[in-house]
Amino acid sequence: GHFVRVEWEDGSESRYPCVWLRDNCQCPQCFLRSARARRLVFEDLDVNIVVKEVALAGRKKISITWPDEHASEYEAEWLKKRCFSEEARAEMQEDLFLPERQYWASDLQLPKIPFEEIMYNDESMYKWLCTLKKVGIVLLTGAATRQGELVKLGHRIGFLRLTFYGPTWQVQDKADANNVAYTTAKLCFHTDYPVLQHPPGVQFLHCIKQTAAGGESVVVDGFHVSNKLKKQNPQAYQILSSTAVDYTDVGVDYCDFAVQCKQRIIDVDSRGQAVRINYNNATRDTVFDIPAEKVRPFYAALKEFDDLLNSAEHKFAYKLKPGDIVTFDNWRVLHGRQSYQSGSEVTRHLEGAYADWDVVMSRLRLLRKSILNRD
Ligand code: OGA
Ligand code: NM2
Ligand code: ZN
Ligand code: ZN
Repeated sequence: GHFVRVEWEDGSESRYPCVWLRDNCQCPQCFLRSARARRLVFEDLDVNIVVKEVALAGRKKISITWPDEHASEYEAEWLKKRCFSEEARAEMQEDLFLPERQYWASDLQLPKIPFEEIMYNDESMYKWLCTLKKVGIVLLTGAATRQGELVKLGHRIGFLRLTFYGPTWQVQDKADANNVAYTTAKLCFHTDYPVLQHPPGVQFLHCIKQTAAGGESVVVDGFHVSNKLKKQNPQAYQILSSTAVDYTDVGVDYCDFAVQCKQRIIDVDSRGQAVRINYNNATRDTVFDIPAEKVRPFYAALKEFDDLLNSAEHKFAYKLKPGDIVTFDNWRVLHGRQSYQSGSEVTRHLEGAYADWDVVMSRLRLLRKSILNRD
């Protein structure tokens, strides 16, 4: 009584809860077409509603009359996509979120696309973003060796993510550095900005100047390594995916800041799958809000994870050339760099920027739609 059953031409059937059908009436009273949003207010929804009448309105539509005589129509194709079966839901979710991952280790074949191509060609841009989502890292080559290229890239996507380090930021050796990245020191594997509640999803590093000796880059697939840790030491995985670690960042840059946050180093979804790595040893706070007895086991677990990140089996090394822009999933890929000589002049200069996955995925969906509709 609480369902409408639809039989399809291929013999399969779908069941739609009456309350969901009423809630999703597409008539102008219930749905604002221009905003593609529900107008119906929840107060007006009877959660126990049942249909008064169901009829076929032609071969590709059904019409429903409700007890109060309100009339709704639903297109077959619209209904089919929203079928509640496990398979149909999985298909829709894949379409919306592209969850497919290609794990990699030291054997990574670093995907490369000319910067110019993605700036002028929608198919190339689409390919770039698909690969960024699936593999987690793409190198764009041949950009100009001056500041401002990332701002252009940001406009191509939509907009960049502003942080306390500015709309874009200059990675170079600085006097009285407000961040360890702004020195010539080695940076061990980290994700950027775990001190923010919602760390930037995507990171861009544009090489403007590269030093002769040192300064090489390393990356590692944090999701792949998390899976390895889970198999190798479930206890360590449990600790890292449940312990809230304090992060801190205090200073002045774009404006003054005193940021604090608690993050689990391996963030997992409801099925225990790693969805975000939050790990920067430099900004991990001296304050650690856990009982004393749990401290050493935590360090032991982190040591095990860190050892796996750094194992030759997992890490991939390369050196950025002037004009290269490395783009990567900052929720998944941990990155680092070798140290280099400091001197009186600047021998190495990267410009960096962030984007949110919401913005990047939005662009990806729009590109897919326009590309698929074209042919
Ligand atoms: C950073 C960073 C890498 C590099 O600025 O956060 O990781 O190669 N830089 O300098
Ligand atoms: N920078 C590169 O978490 C961090 O502090 C990452 C951020 C300074 C913008 C470094
Ligand atoms: Zn309606
Ligand atoms: Zn970094």
